[in-house]
Amino acid sequence: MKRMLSGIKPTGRVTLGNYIGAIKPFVSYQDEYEMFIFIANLHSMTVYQEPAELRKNTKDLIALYIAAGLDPERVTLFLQSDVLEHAQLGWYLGCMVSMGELSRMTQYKDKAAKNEVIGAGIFNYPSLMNADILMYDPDFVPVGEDQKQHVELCRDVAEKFNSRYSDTFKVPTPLVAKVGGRIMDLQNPTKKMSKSEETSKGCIYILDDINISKKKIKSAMTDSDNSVHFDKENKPGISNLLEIYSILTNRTIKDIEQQYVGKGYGEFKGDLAEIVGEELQRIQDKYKEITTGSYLDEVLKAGAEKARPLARKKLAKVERKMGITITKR
Ligand code: ATP
Ligand code: LTN
Repeated sequence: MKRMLSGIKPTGRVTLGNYIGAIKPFVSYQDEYEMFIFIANLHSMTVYQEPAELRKNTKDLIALYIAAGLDPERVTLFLQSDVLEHAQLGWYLGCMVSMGELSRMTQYKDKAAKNEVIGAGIFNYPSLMNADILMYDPDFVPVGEDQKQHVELCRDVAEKFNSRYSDTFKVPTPLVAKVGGRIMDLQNPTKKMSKSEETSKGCIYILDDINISKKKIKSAMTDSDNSVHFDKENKPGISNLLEIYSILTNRTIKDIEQQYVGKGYGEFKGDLAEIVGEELQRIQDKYKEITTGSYLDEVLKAGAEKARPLARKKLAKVERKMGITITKR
């Protein structure tokens, strides 16, 4: 069985973009792959997190993974901070990447361009991500479009390590869905739907009031020609809604376009609002069921216990090869 690994930061309320671009694909992969899914809480520290909020977001994210359909019996679900080896491997890998390479990362460049004071963590972030990935030798790393560049850097670092010291890491392949890899803001469809945006009008949150979410779909920004067809460049708003529709119904965009020939945006948006509402309802019901009692703590404990031995073994191998270890352990 091929292996897959991915993580999400607990930095805010989980959005429909996270769900469509990441969580829903994870669920569909679990039958076919051995999956490692974690909560990237060390990564979330790159920007200040109010502690109580961070705890709440972390719990919500674990619960949402499961509510969305991930099965903790089959998937290794864990907290990044529970496996201490990630930070240590991150340090070594950070020593193998150049300032130039890190400076070219779009996520860093975007944040740096904002002219605010930014922490060094944002700059070093890819090295920790490289450690998260290389620790477990996954074949594939499913991510949204915005993370592809980081996985490509990870490949370069793995190759560099392997050629400098001998074969140690599997070189992973990023997996970005053709549809749904970049869900856009509903009010500004040329911008990614993002949980760290100040205004939430264009962003749907999975645990939000369902009627509010439906209203957001109905009032999504679209063009004025009233014809439902996919054209990302000239009709970004309607194309974004078509992607959401397609993913949530498992239907092709062509098929959906055909259904709406001669029908206007009102009907299309009304139907989509219902589809989104039903999906959110299903997830929220399950979320309520699993957030009582100690179930989530048990899942995380079991996940960390499965991940830790692999991480220890990999780190020991790395340290042996690099010459850090001087005695046989
Ligand atoms: P921010 O919005 O603050 O940049 P984020 O949501 O991108 O945060 P993560 O929580 O780490 O950051 O993202 C988790 C996963 O969701 C990643 O694989 C990311 O690529 C994916 N993702 C995030 N936003 C979208 C989006 N709008 N469309 C599709 N996938 C997305
Ligand atoms: N950088 C990712 C979160 C993340 C991740 C990872 C994803 C941290 N480590 C390892 C895949 C594999 C993000 O911001 N979405």
